[in-house]
Amino acid sequence: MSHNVKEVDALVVGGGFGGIRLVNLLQNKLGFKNVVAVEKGSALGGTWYWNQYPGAQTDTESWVYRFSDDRDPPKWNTRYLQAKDLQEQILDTAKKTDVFRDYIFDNEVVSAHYNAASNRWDIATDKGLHFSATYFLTALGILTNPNIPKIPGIDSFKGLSFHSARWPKDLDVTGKRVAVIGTGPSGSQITAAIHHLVKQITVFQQRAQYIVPINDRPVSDEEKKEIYKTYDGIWNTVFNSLFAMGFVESNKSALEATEAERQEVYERIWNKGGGFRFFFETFNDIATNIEANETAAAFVRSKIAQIVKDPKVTKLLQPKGPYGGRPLCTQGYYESFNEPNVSLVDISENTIAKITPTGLELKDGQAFEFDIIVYATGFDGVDGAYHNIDIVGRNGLKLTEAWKDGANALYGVSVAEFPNFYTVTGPGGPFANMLPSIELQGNFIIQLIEEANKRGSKTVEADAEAQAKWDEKVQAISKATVFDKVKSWIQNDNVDGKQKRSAFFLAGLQNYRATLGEEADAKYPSFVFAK
Ligand code: NA7
Repeated sequence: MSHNVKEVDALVVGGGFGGIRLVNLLQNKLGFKNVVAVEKGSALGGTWYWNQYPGAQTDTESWVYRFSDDRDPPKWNTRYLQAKDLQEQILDTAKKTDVFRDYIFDNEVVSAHYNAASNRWDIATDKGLHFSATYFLTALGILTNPNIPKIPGIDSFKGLSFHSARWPKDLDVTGKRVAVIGTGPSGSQITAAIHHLVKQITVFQQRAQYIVPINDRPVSDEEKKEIYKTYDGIWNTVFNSLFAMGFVESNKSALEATEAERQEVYERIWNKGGGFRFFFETFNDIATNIEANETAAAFVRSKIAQIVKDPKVTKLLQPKGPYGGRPLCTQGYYESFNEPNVSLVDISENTIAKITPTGLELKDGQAFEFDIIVYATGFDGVDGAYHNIDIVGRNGLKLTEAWKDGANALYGVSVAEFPNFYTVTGPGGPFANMLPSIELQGNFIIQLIEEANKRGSKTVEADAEAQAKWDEKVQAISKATVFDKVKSWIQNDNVDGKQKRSAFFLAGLQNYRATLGEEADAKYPSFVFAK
């Protein structure tokens, strides 16, 4: 072996919550002495390192957007955390668990090849670092690769243009003419956060979305004390609920309630704020029954009509199809359109024909001039990030080839023909609060490694048949939900050329956790342990 190859027990890719959790478990639970972690960015943070646009924040409440075993007194003072606070939280957690020192920054892992002769992974970074690792683990994030539409003339723009996840540090938008393309969480948060600073903001909307208020607010010391008094109970709710957000999900059908009851419930949760609360704390069938779904959709449409003054704009902002995909929440988004410097352009049919040196032009020839164009156009989600690395398993099989008919990992963590390769938040994992999902997946991976050690097995990987069955289950569950009927990155149909299929197990964290438990109790029948 050449002298510049470093031998390690495990190599972890990613400096977000998933990466730091894996390093912590490998080191502190398994006792690995020699773990290395590689991160493309210059600091920890993952999603929260890259997404630093104005208004970037989580919509999971602060007390459950952390690991359940992190019981230190909270440093947060608000109901939700901003991107910068989250970056600090990740650094803090990494330091506390002593994983910070294992990180190598500004290096992108570009290839990872399984070497059958040595049972090891040969891994290289773009800066020429080489490793040989027994375990190769990825925590690449689910929203990593920006999706920028291929609009003609896109490189001709003379102003400043960038994807929302690449917002220039310290950019001053004061007095600028800004175009925001995209009305998902990123586009709506940016619009609401900067409209009072800019000269003019024009929002280009391809499809109207259902957006409820987030209602961020300070959390008093008394309230924090109360939360921490019942903290075990809150975490119990997290791990025994579908979406793991720390609130009790409704067990009542929207269709069983009277119209008056429905209005009362929707109004109350609308005021409380939070997309997941509006979707799952109100009634139990908004995500699964199209009629129930319409009652929630109609309520949001009526709110838009109450908030937005111009009837023409109201009509454009009111979504037409089912209410689904990731439930959105942004404070003051609809209110923005009452401001004289905010305008909405419907591009559902009259699409953007080209980007020009000074702005953009629509299909009908209408031209606009801007200083800044923000592409808040989303991501090639979940498996998208795996295309950045040349991952090659047994017999020269490339991961992209193994996934050519659709990306899937058994329980979102393991792929047949890729021994000792583990993914956190890989395709086929649970759709729920990311932190508890990462915890469950991390623990399960550790259990698999422990089991392999106990059996004297050199490698572990998903059984191909079990993986295919899991994929079938993931897709079948998705088909029974409203999510299947709404275009989004969750269904992989937001990016041209991607095959529509669910990227997630949509039956909830509680059921996902039960599945992992059954698998462990049965001594891992869905995995191949090789000597
Ligand atoms: P999203 O939610 O995928 O939203 C992307 C937005 O960009 C959405 O409104 C898209 O319209 C729009 N879009 C995409 N392509 C185009 C083109 N070619 N032209 C015009 N508009 C386009 O991404 P976000 O970054 O906002 O949020 C991602 C996740 O981050 C979110 O789910 C949370 O988990 C946090 P469409 O609706 O597809 O018609």
